[in-house]
Amino acid sequence: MPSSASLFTRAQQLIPGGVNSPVRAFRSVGGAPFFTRSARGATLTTVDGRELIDFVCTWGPAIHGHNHPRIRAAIAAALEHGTSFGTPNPYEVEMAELIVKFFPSIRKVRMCNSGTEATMSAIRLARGFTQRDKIIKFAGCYHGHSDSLLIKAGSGALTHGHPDSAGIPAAFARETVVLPYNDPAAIAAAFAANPGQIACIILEPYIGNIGFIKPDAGYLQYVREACTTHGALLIFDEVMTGFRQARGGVQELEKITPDLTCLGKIIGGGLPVGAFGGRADVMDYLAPLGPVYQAGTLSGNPLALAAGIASLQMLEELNPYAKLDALGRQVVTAALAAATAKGLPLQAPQTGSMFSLFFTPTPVRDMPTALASDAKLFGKFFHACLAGGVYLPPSAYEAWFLSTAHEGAAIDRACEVIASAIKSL
Ligand code: KE4
Repeated sequence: MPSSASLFTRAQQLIPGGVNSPVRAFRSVGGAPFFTRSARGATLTTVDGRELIDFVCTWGPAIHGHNHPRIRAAIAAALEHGTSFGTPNPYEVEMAELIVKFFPSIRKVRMCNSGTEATMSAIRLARGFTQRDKIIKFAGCYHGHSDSLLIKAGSGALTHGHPDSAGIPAAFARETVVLPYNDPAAIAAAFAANPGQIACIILEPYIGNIGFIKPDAGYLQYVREACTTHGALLIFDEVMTGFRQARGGVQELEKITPDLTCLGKIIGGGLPVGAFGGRADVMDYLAPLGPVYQAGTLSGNPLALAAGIASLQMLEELNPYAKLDALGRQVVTAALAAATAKGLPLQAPQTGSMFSLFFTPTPVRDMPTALASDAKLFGKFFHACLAGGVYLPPSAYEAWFLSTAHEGAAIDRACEVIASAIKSL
């Protein structure tokens, strides 16, 4: 098996930056990425034979750990019948029924192939339904890489210093109003300045793409009421938090009813899947019923949905959220204790199996306070953990994830490595 170094040399000849998604390139933490040979449970095995405890979990989908036998078996069973039909298939009905069961706000749902497609389609649907052009998003929130949303975006865009990507026409950018997160007055001002023009507000109800950031108490309720008052649709981007924070996502925890919800990651069980859904009167604006077009060759793919259905069925049976929250608390408690002993300022926001560490004395509640954290020190911390056999997201502006497979030896070992990495800074 070629080494990571030789694979990366070859990859860089043929693939921009040697990666198929920028955040994987290690450019903000320094060094060169490893290549993964296999994954199982809480562990990645690199082509160089290293075993790493994984806190990226393929950016969210692997909530049951990697390569779970039940998901593998579901894919194998579906494979017996073929890989793609291009016609309706039974898996699509089963997946829709599972999503609607756990998300009361979703009365109808359309499957697609990524979170980007889900949010891009939801925006188009909101514009078509309201016949308004402008949208509101929040600085640092990342909703995938469609033109209307790659403006003051988080995740890899922020990591690589391009929150406003090149290649987006000014005419497009003008239709996207970007506001500071956790600032109700900014929302009121935006609606006042754009009366009758705002089609929707889209937000990550718990942010995972500037690192993990939660809304101030009452903020989500404020956003909901502002949308209702001004005739704009509320879109919850739960691509990351759907089935991650609870089976019904953040909207279950916070008891907020959005008009549309975007999903992805976990609902694909590790294969490419996205979905968007919500009010039936809005969803029925979609072709073939209504005037808003949206489509996809592999949307509803039987293998991908078989994997996602198995993943959701396990969540339905296990309801592992208290366990996942205890594991998340174990990690942040160990990190905070080490930082206190070292006299190092550290913020460690955590809910359930999403959390992140910010090297800053200031509580992080939006993009500016996240950017005020010490990203350089995070890079040193990242490599100290990697040397100890623990793989963190290679960016100071990403949420960490863990799975049910982390319980026991993996989490205990990881906490030791994270604590000693902090003490080594
Ligand atoms: P995808 O198109 O990458 O499937 O989903 C886009 C997306 C939409 N909404 C939210 C809240 C998301 O977090 C994402 C994608 N998340 C990033 C991780 N922060 C994907 C990792 C990557 O870009 O490689």
